[in-house]
Amino acid sequence: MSGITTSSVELLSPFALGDLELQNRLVMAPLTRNRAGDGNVPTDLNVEYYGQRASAGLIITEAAQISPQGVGYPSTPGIHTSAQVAGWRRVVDAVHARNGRIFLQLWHVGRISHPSLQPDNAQPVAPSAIRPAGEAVTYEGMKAFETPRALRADELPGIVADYARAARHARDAGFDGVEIHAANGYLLDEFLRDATNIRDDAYGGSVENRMRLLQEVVEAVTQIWPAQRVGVRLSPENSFNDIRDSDPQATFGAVADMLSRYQLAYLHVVEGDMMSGERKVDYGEIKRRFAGIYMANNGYTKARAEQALHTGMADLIAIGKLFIANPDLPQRFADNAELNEPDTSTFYGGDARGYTDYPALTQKRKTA
Ligand code: 8OZ
Repeated sequence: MSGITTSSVELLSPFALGDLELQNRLVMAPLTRNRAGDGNVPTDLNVEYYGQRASAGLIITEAAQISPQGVGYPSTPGIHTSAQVAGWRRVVDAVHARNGRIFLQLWHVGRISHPSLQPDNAQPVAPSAIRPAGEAVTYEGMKAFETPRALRADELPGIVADYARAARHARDAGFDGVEIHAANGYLLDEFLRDATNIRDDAYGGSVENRMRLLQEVVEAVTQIWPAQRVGVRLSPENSFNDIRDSDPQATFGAVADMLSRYQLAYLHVVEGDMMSGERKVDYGEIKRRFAGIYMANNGYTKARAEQALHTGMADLIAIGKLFIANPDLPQRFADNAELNEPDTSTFYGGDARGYTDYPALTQKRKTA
């Protein structure tokens, strides 16, 4: 390894993430954009979008389904077919050509789906048969969520195998690593939190049992990838997708302890509740309990990011919305330049508008 310095905690200085050299500590957060092509395959437009953002220290892709059962939205990409792997390969090549680094986020939506998105119109699956409040996004518009089918314990090895296969596919596509999505009310989070998991078997009840599926997934994925190329994302108090836990501090402290055994690349934490803006959990405690790199996310600006790094509250900062609107966000932060405003109306679905047409600073300057 080259002698890059990791002692400086500057946002825009290089950082060694295990054996991977990042250009800076600014991470592009995973962002669902609903612009995959037929067969949920990444397209030329997706290649352009990620390539434009390669100056991030690390890109974490939008969530990608590990299996047809893992699908919960229209036009979200998968990583379970050979065409999807080939599409992602082109995304990865575009990012690497610009000296960027990119991890694939592995996703199973659990109950946040709808029969119309499932193979054979099946019921979505979950730890327990508890219907989320709200509506699913389908190809035919919004539809009330239905009660999911509780997974049988004998189905869980198949789901773990789907994660392992997806991890292999990510390797085949040339990614630098993978992030296991265990946040935001999807399958793994539904097992972790006690409002969605009322199982009475080895996968429910105690925190140890509720985190068993995540642990099995981590073990399977770290058989495919070196642990230093595997991250995990959690969201202890985010209520998005109608989920909650009666004691997030205790639950996610225990999850951080468990994950500490694996020498992972990082722990990525959505801090606070994206819905209410509340922030009651002590994330300093979660960070201290995790033996490894802590990546903070949710509403960070340049000033808040620098403060978190300088006070030891984070090692890496993941930023979402500002990366949507500013393909060259690290350069803009470096220059204290004006930021483009994200257009929320083009976040989910559509075409190049609000996706690849946000101007970079240099383009603005050249034409100025
Ligand atoms: C917004 C819309 C659809 C999906 C997440 C994958 O929250 C998502 C997502 C966000 O993790």
